[in-house]
Amino acid sequence: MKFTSFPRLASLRPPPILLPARRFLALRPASPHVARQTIFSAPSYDIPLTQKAVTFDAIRGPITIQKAWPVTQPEELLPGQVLVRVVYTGVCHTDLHAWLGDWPLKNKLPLVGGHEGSGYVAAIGKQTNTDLKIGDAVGIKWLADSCLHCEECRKGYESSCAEAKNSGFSVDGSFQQWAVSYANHLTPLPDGFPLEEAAPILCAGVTVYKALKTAALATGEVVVVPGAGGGLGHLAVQYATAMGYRVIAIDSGEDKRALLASYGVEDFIDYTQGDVVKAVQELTGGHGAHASIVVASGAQAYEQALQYLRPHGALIAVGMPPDGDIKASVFWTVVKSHRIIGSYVGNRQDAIEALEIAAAGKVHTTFTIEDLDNLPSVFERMRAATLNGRVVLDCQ
Ligand code: 8ID
Ligand code: ZN
Repeated sequence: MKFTSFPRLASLRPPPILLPARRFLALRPASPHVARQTIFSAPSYDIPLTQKAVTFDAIRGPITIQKAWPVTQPEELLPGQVLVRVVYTGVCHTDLHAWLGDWPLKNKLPLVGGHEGSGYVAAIGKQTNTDLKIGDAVGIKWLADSCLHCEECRKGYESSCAEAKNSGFSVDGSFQQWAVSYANHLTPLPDGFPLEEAAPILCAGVTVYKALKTAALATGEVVVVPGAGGGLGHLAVQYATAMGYRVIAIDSGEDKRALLASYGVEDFIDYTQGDVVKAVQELTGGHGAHASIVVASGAQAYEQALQYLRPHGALIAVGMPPDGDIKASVFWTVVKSHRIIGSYVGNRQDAIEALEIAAAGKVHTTFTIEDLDNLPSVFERMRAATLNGRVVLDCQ
């Protein structure tokens, strides 16, 4: 295992960036898929009767590329609903968990998955009270809708609303060209922010940004990110750096190490190569870390985190492996005053803040763009943990 001692905080931070969209292009895996946007903001859209969509009818069943999936027409939209012309969509590990049936929750079937959609408002249901206009750039996130009136919603815990609807799970999501979403929870995108860069922020970005806020750390404190080379992780290390924390990244392989180094993260532990707990202890002078934002989709990372946290350290549970348990000793939890906290996406304000930080150039999504038809292949590579950063699908 190779790791280095902490560089000074200033050297962990990437230099100020004026053209965020292109800076890391050369570091992305070679791909012919450069963003070629052909659909733009317009005062009206020709809405077809059918579209391309990716669906499945059964858990672990065939994934079908539908060529003539019905498009909800403007007059069919209910009050509060919005038709979005999806241009790009990220692929989150949650989409894979849904197809695999990994969780003790049932999704709708047949399902159009996807919950990192970016595109334009194409139609708005009658009697919808909203500032949105046709042609506005918007994002579809995991939380498609919530009541906004219950105690959870009033407190800003919108994702915990008993009436919450989830994109690509309980309602159809963004693996299609024309998606029905909800005016109250669509996220307006910052002016001029590239849609392909925005897509991964709408789940991965907002989730890790909220998880870091939940950890409530002070500047310079040490945050560990197990799963750092994946979709959530590569953004987590950057938000953490932008928030002034020291980052230790955990994942596997030289490609992920190189990707993380491109963000100035030099403390990388390959979890397949040795004793992770010992490595974190060594990198923190034997004291342990102030927080671990566990975004790994495997369960082992949780057990390790509890062992390398220092007293009053926070384990923020984000990654949701199937049948994962957090096995914490009551004695050590009490004596070390550990905080073990679940963090579930973020609210509307978190989404706006996460996007603003990215649009300001402080966080960069690293992604390859592939065709919407490639979803089954993306799932295979995600299962094999060979993806670096995110894959963004082109829905044009
Ligand atoms: O609101 C939430 N809590 C939320 C939101 C979005 C996603 C939770 N998630 C969950 C997903 O459902 C999934 O379980 O976060 C997890 C990670 O999602 P992702 O970032 O979209 O997955 P990915 O791109 O496949 O990255 C996972 C990374 O974890 C590494 C892999 O190598 C990969 O880079 N990894 C694994 I698997 N085991 C690891 C370990 N023990 C590990 N890294 C370090 N230690
Ligand atoms: Zn997600």
